[in-house]
Amino acid sequence: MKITICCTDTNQQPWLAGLQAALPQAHVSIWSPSDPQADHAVVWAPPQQFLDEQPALKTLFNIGAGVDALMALRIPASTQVVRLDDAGMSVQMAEYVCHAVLRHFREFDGYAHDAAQGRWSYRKPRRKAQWPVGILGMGILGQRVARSLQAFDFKVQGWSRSAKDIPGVQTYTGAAQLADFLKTSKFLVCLLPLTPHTENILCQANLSQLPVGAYLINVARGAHLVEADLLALLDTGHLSGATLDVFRQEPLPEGHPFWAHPRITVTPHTSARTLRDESIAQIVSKIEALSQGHAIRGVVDLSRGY
Ligand code: NDP
Ligand code: OXD
Repeated sequence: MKITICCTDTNQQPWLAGLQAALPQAHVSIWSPSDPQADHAVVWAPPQQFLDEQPALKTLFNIGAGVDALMALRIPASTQVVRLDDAGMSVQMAEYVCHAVLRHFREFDGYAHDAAQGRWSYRKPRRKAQWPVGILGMGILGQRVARSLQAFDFKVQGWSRSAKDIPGVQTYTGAAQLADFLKTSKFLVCLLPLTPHTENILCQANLSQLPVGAYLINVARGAHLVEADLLALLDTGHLSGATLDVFRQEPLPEGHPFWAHPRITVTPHTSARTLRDESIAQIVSKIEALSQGHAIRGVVDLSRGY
C-alpha cells in the first residue's frame, strides 16, 4: 500500500514518521511532482497538480474538519474525501467558545480595565435568561460546544440543515427557520462549514436580526463573515463585540481594521488545532477499516460540500 502526504503550511516530516510507524507494511512518502500513483493521500490544501497526477487515489484524508479548500479543486471521480471527525478538536473548540462567551457575559474585560486603574468596582450580575447562545451548525463541533455551554446553565439553541433532537437544545432547521433562530440569539457562534450556501451568512441582513447588544463569535471560516457589515453593526451599537478566529485573508493583514478595534478580539485561527497524534491514529484506523471492507465515518458528501 502506498500513502502520499501533501500538506501545505505544515511540517510534513512528523506526519511521515507517525504514519510510517503506525503502518510499517505501507510505503509512506512526502509527495513530489511525477511521483508514482498512491492508494491514499493525507492532505491539507494540496495544489491541483497533485490531484491531476494522482487520478487513482482511493482516499484523500484531509487533516482538518473543514474541506472548503479541497472543494475548490477538481477531485478525481473515484476518490473519496474524508475529513477529520473530532480527533481532539471538539474539546478545544468548546474551551475557546466557552472562554469567549464567559469573558463577555461576566464582563472580565471591564474588570481588567478597572483593576488596571486600581478600581474596586462591581458590575450588576447579568441574567443568563437574557443571553441565549445560538450556534450556527450543530455538527461534531457545534454539539460539543452546546454541551459545554449547557454545563454553565446557558440556554443553547442550534441551527442546522437537517432536523436535530438534542437534549436541552432548541433546534431550528434550514433557511425557513433562520430568522426565528437569529432573533433570540444574544450570542451567535458560527460553526458551519464553508459552502456556497453558507458563504457570507454573517451579513448585515442576518446579523441585524440578532437582539440589540448581541455578541458574535466566528470560529468557522472567514468567508462566512461580511467584514464591512460587522464593522457597521459595531458602529451603530447593534452588536456589542466579536471574537474572531478566522478571516478572509489569513494571516490577517497588517493594518486591517479588526486588529485595533476596541470591541473585536482577534486570534490566529487557533480555536481548534489539528492534533497530529490523534489525527494519525484516526487516519490509520480508517485505512485499516477500509482495507477490511468496512464503512468509515467522516466521508464528505461532495454534492453538499461538507
Ligand atoms: P460538521 O460537518 O460535523 O457540522 C456542520 C454543521 O453545519 C452540521 O450541523 C450541518 O447540518 C450544518 N450545516 C451545513 N450546511 C448548512 C446549511 N446550509 N444550513 C444550515 N446548517 C448547515 O462539521 P464540524 O462541526 O466538524 O466543523 C464545522 C466547521 O468548523 C468546519 O467545516 C470548519 O470550517 C470549522 N473549523 C474551524 C476550526 C478552527 O480552528 N477555527 C477547526 C475545525 C473546524 P446537518 O447536521 O444537517 O448536516
Ligand atoms: C479545520 C481547521 O477545518 O483547522 O480543521 O480550520
